[in-house]
Amino acid sequence: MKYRFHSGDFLDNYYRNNNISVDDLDTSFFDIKKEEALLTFKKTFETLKNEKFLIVGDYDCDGICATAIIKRLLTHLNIEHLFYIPSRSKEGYGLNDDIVKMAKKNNITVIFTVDNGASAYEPIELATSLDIKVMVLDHHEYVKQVECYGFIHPNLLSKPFQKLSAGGLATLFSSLFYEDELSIVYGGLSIIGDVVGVLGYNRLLIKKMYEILNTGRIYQMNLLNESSKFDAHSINYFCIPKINAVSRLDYNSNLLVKYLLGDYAYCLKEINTITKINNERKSLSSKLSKDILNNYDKSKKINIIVGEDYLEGICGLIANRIMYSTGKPTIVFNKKDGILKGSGRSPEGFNIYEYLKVKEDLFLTFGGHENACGLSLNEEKFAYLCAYIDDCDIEIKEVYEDVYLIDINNVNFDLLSKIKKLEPFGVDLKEPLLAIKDFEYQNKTLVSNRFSKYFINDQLSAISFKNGDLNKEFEGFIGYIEEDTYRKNALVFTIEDFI
Ligand SMILES: [Mn+2]
Repeated sequence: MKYRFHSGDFLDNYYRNNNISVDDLDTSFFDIKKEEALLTFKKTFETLKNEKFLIVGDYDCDGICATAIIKRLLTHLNIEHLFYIPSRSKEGYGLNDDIVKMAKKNNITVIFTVDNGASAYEPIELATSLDIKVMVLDHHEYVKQVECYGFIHPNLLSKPFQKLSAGGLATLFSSLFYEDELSIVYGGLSIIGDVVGVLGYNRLLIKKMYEILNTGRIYQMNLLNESSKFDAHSINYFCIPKINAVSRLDYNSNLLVKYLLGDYAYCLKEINTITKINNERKSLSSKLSKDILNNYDKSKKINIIVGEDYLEGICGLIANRIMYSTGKPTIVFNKKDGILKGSGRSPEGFNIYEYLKVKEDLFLTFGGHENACGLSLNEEKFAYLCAYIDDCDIEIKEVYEDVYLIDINNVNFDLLSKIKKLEPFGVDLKEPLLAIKDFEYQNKTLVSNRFSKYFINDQLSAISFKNGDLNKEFEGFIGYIEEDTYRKNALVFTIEDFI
């Protein structure tokens, strides 16, 4: 990792590097009343009170949260409804003709799509021809706005709302009708799950989510969490992976909507199933990744791995692990019935989406963004893909990480509170990496036989969980600070790297 050091005022540098101003972090004022598109969508929706709805969602965390939020709203408004989440392996993403036909059979008169629908041109046309009105609430990109009864998308809203996930948009919509804690929590969760960023209205929802979660009132989330508090770590490592595991292993995601809205007794029972599925997901993906790493073609510029017993839902997880272990862009496919379906991941500094988009006509499906993509192709086309990869040079650009050099005398609670005020962090607002140097430590010791710990002064110690070599020479540390849970009024510097 290469670093770009910044000395001088920490906050000035941080704002500049993140391209933001203090105002961008202000969550005290958002004017929903000026969002014309949202109000129009509401008006249309209000004409449908006596209809029979089918909510059609998606199987990832965002789609499940969005489904739960809209289901809760329809229940609150006493509107008759059913919901449906398609199966990842059998149906794939989004509204399809079979769902529309099933809806017709069940006398559904309104299909309300969440986290999908923005490019479901044909199924929506079919629905309309069967006299079913379609309401679309989605945040996926589209080429041309779909013709349907009602349409709401972050693109139609003003800037603070443009990075909303589908769940966040669903929460915004439901807030026009009532204040609901559970909807706020699931809106915030969906934003983190979909990695859409932490600025604008997203920031408000995430902050409110943590406030509510840390009261301990939301048992659905308490049961998913394995930590005593809710923070970015517990949400990202415990809660979201469990929700996503269900569809990854091809279990029925409808279970999760019921869980998120279930009573305590139901949740207490179902959490065991969810945890078991997640454990299965963990062991399967780590076993497959290990097998691959023990036996793969190291000469390739891009790792391409094809298996026949990888579940589609975990190809992305495996690709991620292989990418991190090898430092190379990685594509992992599962082959079934002559079709390869898979996921690509790339390290920062290489855009795998752009790289593969050039060959888009080889693929049956293709989508994604800079460092992650999903694709499928016919077996016969695979050789062409390999030839393209073999023939073309790839260059992974050097990525510099911003590091804020802090005078050792300024590493104190005042600095910590400045950093805390910047939270929550995410893709568009990185947690500031700090550096300290030009200091002398009083003492050093090996903790648990494997971690180097340095006592700098009464208020500050530093620990490396990556290096247990006490003889290592260095000029300073790069890392993060937090409150010391063992010493009163003291801070700990977690060392990520040595200078
Ligand atoms: Mn989404």
